[in-house]
Amino acid sequence: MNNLLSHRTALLRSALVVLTVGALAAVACGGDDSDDATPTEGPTATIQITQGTEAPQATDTDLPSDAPGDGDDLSFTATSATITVDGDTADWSDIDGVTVPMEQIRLDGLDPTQLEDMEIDFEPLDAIDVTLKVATDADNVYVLMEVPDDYDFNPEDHNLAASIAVQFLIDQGADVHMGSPEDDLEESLGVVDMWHWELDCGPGEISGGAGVLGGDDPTCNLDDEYALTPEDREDDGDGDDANAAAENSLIGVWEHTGRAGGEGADGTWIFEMSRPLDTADPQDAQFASGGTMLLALAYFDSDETLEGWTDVGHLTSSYEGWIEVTLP
Ligand SMILES: [Ca+2]
Ligand SMILES: [Ca+2]
Ligand SMILES: [Ca+2]
Ligand SMILES: [Ca+2]
Repeated sequence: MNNLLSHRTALLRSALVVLTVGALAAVACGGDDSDDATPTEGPTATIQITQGTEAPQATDTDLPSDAPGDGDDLSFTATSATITVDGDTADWSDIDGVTVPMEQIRLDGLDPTQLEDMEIDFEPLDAIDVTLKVATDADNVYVLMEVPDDYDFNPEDHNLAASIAVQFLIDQGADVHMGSPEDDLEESLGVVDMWHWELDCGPGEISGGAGVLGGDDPTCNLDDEYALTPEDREDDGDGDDANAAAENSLIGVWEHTGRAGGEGADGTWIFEMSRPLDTADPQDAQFASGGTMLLALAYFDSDETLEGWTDVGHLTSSYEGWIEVTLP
């Protein structure tokens, strides 16, 4: 990462937004690498990851059917398929997904005393509907996120391009707001897995990959992370808790359907990603045939301000609770 303090600050903000959404927060990461971010002293998390302990996986019976964030609002079954991660959605054309409503953080759900310590300064964005698809084969999970928004990309400044995060439940009970309940972002209810992608490489290029040893992808910025709270997020194997089992072969390729039209062209962002089903990494969610995946999304729009997206201003799926995906 370029700057630990600003990275963590951005994470906090992102987490905050995600938290509110109820994306990435997983989604919610992002914004953390901006050079102009003001370092913020975040609250100290008290929950630590137990190394070498297999995280419990959520199943249909783990959560009461009427519990908030149990994924009842959005659920679907993934498809058995082998996908080529190349930014081309042709191999998804016969695969059903789900429409995910995404909106910005709702400030009225947050603890006002915690807000005083955070920079909650963002420009309003309209809510959008994002298409999410998931496929698996014997070895890998594939995730496709299609976002209706105009094309913007600047290889010198990733705040002037789109950014996303995908968040997965690791610990049963972890809240969809990056592990924390919406009304107390300093409390962790468990660990979540985060894929956090800021676009430092161009369309069609593979971001992430097997050479990413510590979760942080210094070249293309598709990072494999984990979080306990919005402000307590780290790269796998490079955080406060050393993780010798870190596995970070997550890859992604992005494209935009209107790219030929240049900056501002209408169209759809394509974020195509893949990772092994089972990474044996305690800072990742683990998946298996017949199991259930719980995830959430975040999207950062470069048109939010003249300087691009802000950490807190991203759109999140978190108000839908965890999105529940049954794996074939
Ligand atoms: Ca493809
Ligand atoms: Ca990992
Ligand atoms: Ca991870
Ligand atoms: Ca835009």
